[in-house]
Amino acid sequence: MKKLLTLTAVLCTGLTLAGAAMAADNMAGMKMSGGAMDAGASNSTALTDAVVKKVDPSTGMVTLQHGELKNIGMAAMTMAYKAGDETMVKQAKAGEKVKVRVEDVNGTLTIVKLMKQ
Ligand SMILES: [Cu+2]
Repeated sequence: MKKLLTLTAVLCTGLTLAGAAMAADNMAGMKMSGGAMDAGASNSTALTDAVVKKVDPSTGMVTLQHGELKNIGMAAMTMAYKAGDETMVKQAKAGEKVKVRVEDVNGTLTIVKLMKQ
């Protein structure tokens, strides 16, 4: 697990710029919620637009190309996150546009909600 986390961190840093650039392209036609920044407590269930890039059933990891995840301080990027449950791993498909909620669950960045757009 330690190895995986390290690798994830490296990918995260390395892909930040590329991910942000891609996200900017993809987000161009999308409506950004202007009020999200000062929403405070009502922001605790906010969903973020993302595209599933890869699903790995053997590790339960789902790679997302996602917009900014404000609640965990993550910029827009492509990065693998732990799926919240098995159903999510089974239902997520590469190439699909989704809305996600990622939370820090006991130190592991976990997709707690994944909805098809
Ligand atoms: Cu990241």
